[in-house]
Amino acid sequence: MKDKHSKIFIAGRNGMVGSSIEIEFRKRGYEKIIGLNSKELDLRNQADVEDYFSKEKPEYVILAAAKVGGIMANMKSPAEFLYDNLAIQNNVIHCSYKFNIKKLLFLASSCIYPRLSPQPMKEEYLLDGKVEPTNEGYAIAKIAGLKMCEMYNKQYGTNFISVMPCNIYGIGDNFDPQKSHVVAGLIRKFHEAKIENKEYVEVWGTGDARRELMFNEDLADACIFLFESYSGDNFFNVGTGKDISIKHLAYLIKKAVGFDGDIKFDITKPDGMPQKLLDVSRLKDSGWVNKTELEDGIRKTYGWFLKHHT
Ligand code: GFB
Repeated sequence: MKDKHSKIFIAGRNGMVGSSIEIEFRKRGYEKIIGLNSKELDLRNQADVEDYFSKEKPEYVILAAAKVGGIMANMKSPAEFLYDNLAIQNNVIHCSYKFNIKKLLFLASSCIYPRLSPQPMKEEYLLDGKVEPTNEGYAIAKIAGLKMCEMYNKQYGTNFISVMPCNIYGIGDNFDPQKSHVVAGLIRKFHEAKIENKEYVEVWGTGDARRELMFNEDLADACIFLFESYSGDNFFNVGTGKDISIKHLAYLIKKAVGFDGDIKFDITKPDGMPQKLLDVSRLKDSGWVNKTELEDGIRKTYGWFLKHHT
């Protein structure tokens, strides 16, 4: 896709990932970006989605809309994570086929891989074992989305590609303490503890779980790189190639926020998958490299939090 006047529908345009993809598209000169928020268009409603495609006639689709949340949100509402995501994907992917979309990019997640997968996780390990139970609903939905893209390409000759991002954080993240992912959740906890002069911050789990964390602007850059350069049936892991323990991450965030107290680990809370590190050779070999170091990304995200949440 090289025509900068092409009409691109970003489903999930207002979310952390969708909004960073829109910014990156605009930086590259793409002008016709469309998309509505979830109150204006409920992507779970098939008739509404068909109506939107028929009226707007997009040429390209980025499917970044999803019900997302951290480990606790996933455990609390597994049915919603399964249903909402299946419904959104079914509607957007099927309409993209029905309305002859030239290309679609689907964003899945690294939680599709088996809980005890060998690390780093290669694309071919998909479906080699059981997924992590704390996010089973979300993972099953994302596997279905990925397979839908693959099978629509096979049966209908569509051009649908998929990416598997590692854990994403960054500008526009959700900082709700119960629903957020770890980086946003800890930024908020450490910030509030600093303001309230608390003695310690409670970090969930043992601190031994390991995660690969990527800044949302880098994910957006990788998505557009693949959208512009790749067509075919491979899907791509998207990550930094490095992981970190939650304990180490908590110390980095404590330092970035400037909190002087202690850290306590609440081992009554779950760790989730013991390690989630992607093998990103396929992406690297096609010429893409990650830019933002974790410390810089945390600093930028904390800066954004201070502006928007205090
Ligand atoms: O980011 P997170 O919720 O995602 O948690 P998952 C990562 C790790 O950080 C877990 C620990 O071991 C948590 O127990 N952690 C420590 C915390 N303190 C906190 C905190 O204050 N908030 C949060 N959220 N975690 C999600 C999946 O799993 O990752 C989704 O549930 C999705 O389906 C997403 O795949 C990327 O990596 O454990």
